[in-house]
Amino acid sequence: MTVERILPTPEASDLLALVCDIADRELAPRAADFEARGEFPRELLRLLGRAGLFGLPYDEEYGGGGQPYEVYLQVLEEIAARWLAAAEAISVHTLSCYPVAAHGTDAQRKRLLPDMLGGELLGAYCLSEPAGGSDAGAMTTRAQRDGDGYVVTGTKAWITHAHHADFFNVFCRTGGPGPRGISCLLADAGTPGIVPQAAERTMALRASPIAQVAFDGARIPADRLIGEEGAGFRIAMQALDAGRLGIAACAVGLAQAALDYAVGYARGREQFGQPIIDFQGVGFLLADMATAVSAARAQTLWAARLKDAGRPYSQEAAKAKLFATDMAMRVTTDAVQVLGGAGYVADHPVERYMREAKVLQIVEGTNQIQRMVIARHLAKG
Ligand code: COS
Repeated sequence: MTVERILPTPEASDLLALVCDIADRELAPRAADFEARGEFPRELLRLLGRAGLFGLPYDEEYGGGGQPYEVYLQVLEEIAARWLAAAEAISVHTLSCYPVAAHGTDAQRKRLLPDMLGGELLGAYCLSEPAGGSDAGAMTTRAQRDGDGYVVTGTKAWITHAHHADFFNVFCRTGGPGPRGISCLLADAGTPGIVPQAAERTMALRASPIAQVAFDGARIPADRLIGEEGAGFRIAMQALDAGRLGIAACAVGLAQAALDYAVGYARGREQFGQPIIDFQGVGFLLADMATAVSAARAQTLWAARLKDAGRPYSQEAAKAKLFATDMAMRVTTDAVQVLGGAGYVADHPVERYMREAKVLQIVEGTNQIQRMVIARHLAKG
């Protein structure tokens, strides 16, 4: 099904058409094979980067696409509908460019952003640690000032692009305990002492492996401090506000793909002499799935439009991430059910969609953390 969209400019409509074309030709036919082999699609991502998709919501002055978030998210959604791992890669890369774009000095932005946004480089975001994922403010990775640099020691966990990133945002402790002792550094992947560990064996998204990254006395130049010392936690949280919208858009795209596949199957599959979609039990299930996808898209785009308007959107982003990813889990599970036994085998993509949906409820803040963020906003009034 083609999703009906209201886009703000003709340029954005052209962009969406181009993205759908590339994703149909280059991504959709390859997704299942790459996932089955667990092969990282580095060259395909380069192709997306060269098409301008690695810096869409950032300033054109620094090589970005100058697109509003509502457009960027709809691009992500269309890519996720063809291959979640590719959309997630763009989302994580875009997240990784946020600290410099939003908090870098003019000199840092001029020096660093054009390459980061240019499509050839891939970023990683190192916040979580083995002992602290949800409680990010308790991190223990330490950056010790030493002359004209920082010496970073510690281990980061669950890092997307651990083995393929060209640059790492590293959140680390430069001061005392708690969120106010944290700073943000930007490290090049070739830095001695940055050592990606063995890939985790994951339930899904095997084409995009995650791993711990050890920082073993890695020396990062002092001019790679992004924002002030002690500002790292706020930078990380702001980046995640934006990043969570990316995850929500990925969830909407994945769920749309599952819905479309289930509808197609239910129209064609006959039992008891009629297409199964004509049985109310199946038709109503599909109706609920379709309604949930539309509602999640609306919530996600609403939060994006608040961001584009420069209004506070942290709470709405948490709601979007929570609602869209729980929705994707439910819709992909129901899609498997619509296909019955066929849904349980890898000949059809819905069992993969269902496995892929699970991680979206966990990354960039578990959905329990999203509830905590929303509840704290409600409590503050
Ligand atoms: N934007 C800007 N600043 C923010 C912010 C946001 N969205 N959220 C919090 N802050 C600021 C607070 O205003 C506070 O500032 P001050 O020190 O000036 O008062 C500071 O950050 C600490 O905030 P808070 O007290 O709320 O921190 P907590 O330790 O209680 O943690 C949660 C808050 C749980 C929301 C945070 O740790 C979190 O989001 N955890 C999940 C991390 C995550 O998503 N990890 C996923 C892996 S990264 S891909």
